[in-house]
Amino acid sequence: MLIKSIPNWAIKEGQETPEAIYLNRRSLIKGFAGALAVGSVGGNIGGALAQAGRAPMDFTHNDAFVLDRELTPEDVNIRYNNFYEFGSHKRISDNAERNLKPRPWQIEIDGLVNKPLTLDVDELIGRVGGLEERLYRHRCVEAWSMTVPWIGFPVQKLVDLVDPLGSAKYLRMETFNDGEMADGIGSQPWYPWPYVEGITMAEASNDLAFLVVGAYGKQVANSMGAPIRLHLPWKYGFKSIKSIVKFSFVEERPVSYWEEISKGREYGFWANVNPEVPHKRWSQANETVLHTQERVPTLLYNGYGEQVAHLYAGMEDQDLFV
Ligand SMILES: Nc1nc2c(c(=O)[nH]1)N[C@H]1C(S)=C(S)[C@@H](COP(=O)(O)O)O[C@H]1N2
Ligand SMILES: [Mo]
Repeated sequence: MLIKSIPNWAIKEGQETPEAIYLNRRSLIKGFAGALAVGSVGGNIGGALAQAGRAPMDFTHNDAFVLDRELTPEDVNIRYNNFYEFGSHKRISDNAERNLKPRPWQIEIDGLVNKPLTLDVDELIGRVGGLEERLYRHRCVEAWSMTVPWIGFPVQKLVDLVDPLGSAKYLRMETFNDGEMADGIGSQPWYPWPYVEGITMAEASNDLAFLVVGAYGKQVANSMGAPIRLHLPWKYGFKSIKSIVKFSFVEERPVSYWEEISKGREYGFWANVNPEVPHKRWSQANETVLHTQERVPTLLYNGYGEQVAHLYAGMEDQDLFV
């Protein structure tokens, strides 16, 4: 994968400055309100496609996770996404709903482990001992944010299933790489598919690190990363990899998708949220709340410092916030 000069994505990302986001969101909100007006007919609010066929899930609500703001409405979250496999813009929802086939879904867990596993997503869900609902905040590096009632389980439960060796230092994750399910893969060959992300074993073991299989009481929508995606609420959103097919326990630090694309210049490995460390092309001091368009101050570690700051003690020489 060679990027010789300023690649396309740089221009695309550059357009995602707050002004562009604001304008996008205005039309989004308008669409949502319009759909609401006819929503009572048949109960389909907005994207009927996006709502179709997702089974309700069994879970217990974990009330340890409280929000300082409203929940983002489901339809807003389902229809405003980053999922480059379906296109490098925010309106991939219908495409993903039509073409991503989240079941059956085989998952491989391999690498430096005593008990490697290959299993179906529903078998994995059956083996982690119950699902919980957590209200989390999400902060995209493009300076917008949302909140979501995720359903899932801590990453640590997956770690426990395979019993990693002491030599495992990182957990590497990979998204599906199937051009039949996602046309953006074939039509954007300059991107380094598959989407890859990685976290340290200490991050994987932190209670906040969450594997998501549902949201809003149901299986998670295709556009949001069905059937299983990561969520790390203290990091920029690109770390939260969607539609995972492979988990590998490895010794070497994985190079993540955006790190590779930007050659480490704009997106690094750690990507912890910090309002005082600007992106190369825009400020990270504030964020636009997705459905209200309110500009609010961004918080260090996206407000989760108490739970995660200790993970980075003594690492001040590294680019923890890029
Ligand atoms: N496989 C994959 N995972 C991905 C992305 C992507 O393009 N492909 N985008 C990331 C980014 S930049 C963000 S902000 C979140 C968006 O999640 P959402 O669409 O559920 O809001 O997914 C992340 N995970
Ligand atoms: Mo993002």
